Amino acid sequence: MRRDPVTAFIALGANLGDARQAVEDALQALDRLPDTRVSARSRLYCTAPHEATGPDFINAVTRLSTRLTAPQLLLSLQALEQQAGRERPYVNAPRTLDLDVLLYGDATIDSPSLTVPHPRMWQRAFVLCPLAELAPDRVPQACLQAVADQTITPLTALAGGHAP
Ligand code: PH2
Ligand code: MG
Ligand code: MG
Repeated sequence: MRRDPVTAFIALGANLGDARQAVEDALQALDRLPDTRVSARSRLYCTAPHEATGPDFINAVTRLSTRLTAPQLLLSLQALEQQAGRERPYVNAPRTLDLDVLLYGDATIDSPSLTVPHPRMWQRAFVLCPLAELAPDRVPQACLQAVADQTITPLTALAGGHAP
């Protein structure tokens, strides 16, 4: 029997090469995954490296509707990172593409390869700000306030905003 679709949220980040293009390409590639579609995407953000070194990042979050299991989704994300030329010389090294599962439905997952909700997402403005655009109910106000000192700049205006 076919599984019901699950709503998952994925964080995208890059700070090597043409990072903006890499994130845009990844959004298209996610939409082409089997049994998966991108149902919403946040704006792109330029963000200062957080507990990392190197150039500023381009970050975004996307909402997927997917029939893939969480392990299948993780493998698909890792394959897309590989295709984008991801190398891992050391922890939090600059990267051509990073794709992280933030939320998978309401699931709590604690396996050797995958922890969901993402264990560090609550401390990261580059995750919480774009996620709050798509799912404000999943981002406690107190968490947003706790990361307010982190440097993060949206690259485009919010749709529906007022003209100056
Ligand atoms: N990713 C990290 C560590 N630090 N900082 C920013 N600004 N953006 C990221 O995507 C990021 C980070 C580990 O994956
Ligand atoms: Mg990451
Ligand atoms: Mg990652």
